[in-house]
Formats: sequence, structure tokens, C-alpha cells
Amino acid sequence: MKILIINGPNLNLLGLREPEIYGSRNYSALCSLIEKSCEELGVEYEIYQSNHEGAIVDKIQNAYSTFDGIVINPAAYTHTSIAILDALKAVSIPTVEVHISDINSRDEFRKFSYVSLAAIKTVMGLGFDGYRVAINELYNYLSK
Ligand code: CA2
Repeated sequence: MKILIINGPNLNLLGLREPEIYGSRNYSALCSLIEKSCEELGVEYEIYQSNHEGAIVDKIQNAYSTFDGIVINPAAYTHTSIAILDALKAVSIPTVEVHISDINSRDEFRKFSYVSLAAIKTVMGLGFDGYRVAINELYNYLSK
């Protein structure tokens, strides 16, 4: 089983600002947690981060027939990107959406997620641990 973990814009800056929302750990700590979660399950993985919508669309397109599942935190593109939604629908790879914060209890504009329309599950509000939960959810789904 091989899964692709995609992180969207500004997540590479984690730990620099807004620790009350995203915690004080940095992106490298998040990657370590993702790596550990995948290794515990014996799952092959690749972690990808981009600040560019088109690059994320390209990555999703190229995942076709290479990856069995996707965990994605589209960051701000969650709320704007029909292009990412369409790419996920086009490749039809089982996808779990994850958010560090609880997007339903923040600004009004964060409440809607385009990506959720293509996701088998959305995990939110669990901090970095949400990635572990998302990877486990995807693993269980793909193991069925
Ligand atoms: O809660 C999440 O994981 C989000 O996807 C994070 C996005 C935000 O736009 C979504 O609404 C919810 C923001 C990611 C990066 O934000 C930073 C802000 C300040 C400093 C570092 C990162």
C-alpha cells in the first residue's frame, strides 16, 4: 500500500505564527509524525508540500495508478479550489481530508470545503494528531 500526503500553502511555515491555532511545532515535526504513523502501519508514503494550486493539481494527476490513497490538507485551497476537487474526482483515488484546526468553529469563510466533496472522510480539530487519525482511517478503508 502506498499513500501520498499532500500539504497545501503556508503549512511549511507552521510554528512561526498563530501557535494558538496550529500549535508551536514546525513543519519538520509534522513530517516526522506522518513518517512515524506510516512506518507503524508498514505503509509506503511520500510527503509533498506546495504553495501552488496548479502544482497540487499536477501531483494529484500524477498519483493516478501510482498511489492507493491520498491524505490531503489543502490549507486555504480547501475553501476555494474547484481545480483540486476536480483533480481528486478525476483520479478517483480514495482521499481523506485533514485539518489541524476545527474549520467549523473559525471564520465563516472556512466552513465550506470543496475538497470534502471528494473525500471519504474529513478529520479536523485534532492538531497534528489528526494526520495520524487520517492515515489510520485511509489504511483501514484500503485494507477492507
Ligand atoms: O486547520 C488547517 O489545517 C487549515 O487547513 C490550515 C490553513 C487554513 O487556511 C485552513 O482554513 C485550515 C492554513 C495553513 C497555514 O497557516 C499558517 C498560518 C500562520 C503561520 C503558519 C501557518
